[in-house]
Amino acid sequence: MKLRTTYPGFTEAVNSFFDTLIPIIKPLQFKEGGPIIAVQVENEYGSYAKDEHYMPFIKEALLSRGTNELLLTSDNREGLKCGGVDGVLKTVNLQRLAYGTIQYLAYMQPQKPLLVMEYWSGWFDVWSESHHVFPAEDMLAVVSQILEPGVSINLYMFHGGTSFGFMNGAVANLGTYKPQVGSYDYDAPLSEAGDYTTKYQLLRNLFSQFHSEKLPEVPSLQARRVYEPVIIQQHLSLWESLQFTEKPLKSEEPVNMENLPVNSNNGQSYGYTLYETTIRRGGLLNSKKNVKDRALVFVDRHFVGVLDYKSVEFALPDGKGERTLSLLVENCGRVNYGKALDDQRKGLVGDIVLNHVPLKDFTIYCLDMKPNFLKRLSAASQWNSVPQKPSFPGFFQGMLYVDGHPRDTFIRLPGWSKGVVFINGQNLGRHWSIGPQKTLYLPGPWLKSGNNQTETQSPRHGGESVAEVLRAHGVKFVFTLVGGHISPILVACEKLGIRIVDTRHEATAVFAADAVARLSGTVGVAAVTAGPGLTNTVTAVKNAQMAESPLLLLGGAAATLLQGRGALQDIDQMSLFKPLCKFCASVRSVKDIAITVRKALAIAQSGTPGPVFIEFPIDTLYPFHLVSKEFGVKNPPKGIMGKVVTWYLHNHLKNLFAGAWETRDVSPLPVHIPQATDNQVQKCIELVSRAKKPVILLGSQATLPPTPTDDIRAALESLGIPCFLGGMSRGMLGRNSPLHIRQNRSDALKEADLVLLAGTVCDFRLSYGRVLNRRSRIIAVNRDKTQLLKNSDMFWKPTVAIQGDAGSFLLRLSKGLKGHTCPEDWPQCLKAGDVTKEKANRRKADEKTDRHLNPLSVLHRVDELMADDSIIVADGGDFVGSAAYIMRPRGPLRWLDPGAFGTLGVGGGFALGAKLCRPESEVWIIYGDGSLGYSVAEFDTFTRHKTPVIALVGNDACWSQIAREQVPILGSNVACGLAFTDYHIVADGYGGKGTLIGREDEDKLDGIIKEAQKETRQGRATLLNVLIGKTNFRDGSISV
Ligand SMILES: Cc1ncc(C[n+]2csc(CCOP(=O)(O)OP(=O)(O)O)c2C)c(N)n1
Repeated sequence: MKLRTTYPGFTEAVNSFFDTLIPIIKPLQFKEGGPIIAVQVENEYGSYAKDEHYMPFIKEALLSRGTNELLLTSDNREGLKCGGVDGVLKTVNLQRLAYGTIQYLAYMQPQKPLLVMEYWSGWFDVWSESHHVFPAEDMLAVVSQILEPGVSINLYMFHGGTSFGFMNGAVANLGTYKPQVGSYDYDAPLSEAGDYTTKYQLLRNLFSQFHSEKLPEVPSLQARRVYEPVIIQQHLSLWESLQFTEKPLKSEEPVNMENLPVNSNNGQSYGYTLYETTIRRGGLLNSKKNVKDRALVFVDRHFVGVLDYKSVEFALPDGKGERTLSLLVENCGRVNYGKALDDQRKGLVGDIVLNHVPLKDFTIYCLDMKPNFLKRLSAASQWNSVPQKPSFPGFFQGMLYVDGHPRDTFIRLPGWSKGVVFINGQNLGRHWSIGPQKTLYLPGPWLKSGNNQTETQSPRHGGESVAEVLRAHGVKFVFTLVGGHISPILVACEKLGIRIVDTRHEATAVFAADAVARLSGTVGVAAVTAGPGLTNTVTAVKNAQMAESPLLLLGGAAATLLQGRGALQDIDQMSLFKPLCKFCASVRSVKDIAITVRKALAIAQSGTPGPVFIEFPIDTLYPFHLVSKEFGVKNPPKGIMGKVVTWYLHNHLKNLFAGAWETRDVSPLPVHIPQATDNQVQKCIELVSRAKKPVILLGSQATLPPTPTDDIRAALESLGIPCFLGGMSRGMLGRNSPLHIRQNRSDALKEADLVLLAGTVCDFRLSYGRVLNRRSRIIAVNRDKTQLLKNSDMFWKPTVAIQGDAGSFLLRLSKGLKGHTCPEDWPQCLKAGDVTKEKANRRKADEKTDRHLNPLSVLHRVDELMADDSIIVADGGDFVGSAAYIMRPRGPLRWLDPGAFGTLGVGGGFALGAKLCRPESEVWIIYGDGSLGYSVAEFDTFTRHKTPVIALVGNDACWSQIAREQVPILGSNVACGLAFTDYHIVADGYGGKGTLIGREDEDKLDGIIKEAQKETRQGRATLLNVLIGKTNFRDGSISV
């Protein structure tokens, strides 16, 4: 392109623009009854003047389309020489009357009216320099001198303005480049916001002398508002935002913004472009002046420095291996005057060198911040509550509460350094702490007028909004322990048909929600009261976080107005839950409830699933009339203070309920699940097809949605690869699959030539990765990057590491390997090892213990007799550890244990959730006698809520798993001893059916088990208090 010349590319563009524009303005010309009295052919062409045919072309283009008012051109003194065109009035631009400019104009153009077309009432600002001021008196003196001899004048600017978005210009002068600020306040007679200034008053007085009639009154000013500070609630890092850009370009060389294949191949005009490449060492990074205009530089996404016009070189720190170098390049604004117009390529416009060698192989992301990108971004489920140390650069979201008609206002960003402000998806402009611009002018029409009315008579309350969203997401149960803070949620949920299940401890409520999440593939929900209600859930929430269970915790909170003022149960709950949850939000206004709950639900399920937390200050959950009665002013203090307090409270209440009952979308937001790329899957297909002795280690993540567990089972069977199943994936292959190997895992891993870690993590359960053979090829798949690579810097190294969903990956792998099966002798050989080991175990079960029953034999009997649809809940130490070896879950999602956090106390809650999800199934809790104590009171819940489960308690009057090592190592049994307590009577007391089983019952064991099964089928929760003796079965297993 050759701008402002008769180069055909440019004249074609002008022609098509004029073809649209001129027919619109033609009827608006003065001669045709409209307000247009003159048309300017070009602006300051004299400062550019690259083509003598150009101005005649523009003039003709205007005339031929019917422009018939006065034509003029406009230049500064220098430009007058070559800015004009024959038959068109020349005019001049100036600020001070120096150099005899007007006389020069008269000399250039005798016998023509004299016109100062741009009288510069002030001047624009550029970043980092001081704000321009042109004294009012000086301006008045010049304007008077112009007018006195009868010269005409047009003021530029009369009214200051804002360029908005990225449309600020830039000045290029003698090789320097200076971007202008977004505000075009200009020290003009009317300010950016339309306020009258001294200049305005002076000019008005002056002009009135040239006017015979009295001037009309000045219009009154626009109303302004000071809104409450915006609290930044959510954060999404730049790196997370990249998935919402157009497809990145892979290119050997850097490509500038304008040449990127984005926007239907029209390139990128404004915003930012991210260039990423791999470096293998540190050293001197030099921009060769090819950064246009400013780049933030990152190594492995850690900020290391800035490259711009002034700083073109700095040292990159050394580091090991391959590292990602990222340059986030900002187009700071396009030059809008002078000869540099054509030199306006942005981004990286040439090579960047590291130690004098040009960098190659870039991945280039266009971040032009256009509305579509912003729309995708704001709907993303990746937004998180703002971490204590948020990662920069990033996107931050907050809410501005606008009650009543929106008004013009200003935005100030104290403490922020540099960025761009978007309002309701529109780009307001840049801010930068270096100044001189300190605020951004925000016109009222940019804000959502909405209704935002506060309906003071409505009986509705925020609990109803919570319930509506939950119902729309298919939530069937809310687990709780009641408290006044949350009553409205519970009552509204029940009204909408969501079952409220109240437990005897808040931890149980959360454990139950966790079980629902795992078994139903949706989000489990618990609601607890403020303060102690919430602190009681901490263990269970942490457990869900480590088990990657999508859980929504709803908590009460002190009233918005009273937080931090000593209200009942008011503690900093957000700080408590931020480290435990993927997303934490505190609702600040009733109308935000729906979107906050929808977001929380989507975030819980996206990426690596996990718990999310929302606190509801009590005043967001009760109806207006009750809240205003409670918090309104009863006896306001007298005088001005009283007025202020009343106004404050009134305003606060109005904001709290503004727009509360407008119709809102309650439907689910999209859930984002990371997936392996085609290339990664292809690479794995090749690796597996070459393997002779592959092994799959399936972890809990393999049971997550969206892939049905039956499909995963079919995929595994088609692959024919021996599998070890852990966590929630136990039972995935049914009870007796030839592919399911249960014993000798470390021997198998030593021999395997390929190991697929499908959602399995190299933590303590795999000896931190040390059990993996260094010669094996290792494919690791995990949704969470940290888990995916855990200890890979120390003990193992993945051949392919995939951040993606394990279940979907297995399906694609088996599809790609259709027809190929693993050599059969390999699983057969592992299975033979299983058979031998299990025979030995069996013999151990037949041995008599010194007293009571052999726990292994009891577990074998239960395993034989339990129903095929049974779900097993594991809560304990040694007894449960033995059960994990002996009992065979019959299918996927039939085994529930705490997971990596390994907390005791999950039994009651897990069983409650399981029984509610699968009322037809037999739910067995395998308890240690110690562990039972945490949740035995939930027998009361099982009775009240008609959720009959069977508890099998291995009663050895001991916290055995601890004693097993404490006694031999430290020589004391202190704190490990318990009593052979009558737990069966406790169950009876809570309305269940308890049975004591001792050695004398050995022969009747089957009958007693069957009786318990019958009892539960008839609706009574049962507890089998089995007195057990000691075995050495678990010696050597982990016990801390
Ligand atoms: C909340 C919690 N507290 C303590 C522990 C430590 N711990 C692990 S196993 C265990 C003993 C469990 O005893 P019991 O439930 O009686 O089962 P047993 O080992 O006797 O079969 C203890 C105390 C834990 N994991 N979680």
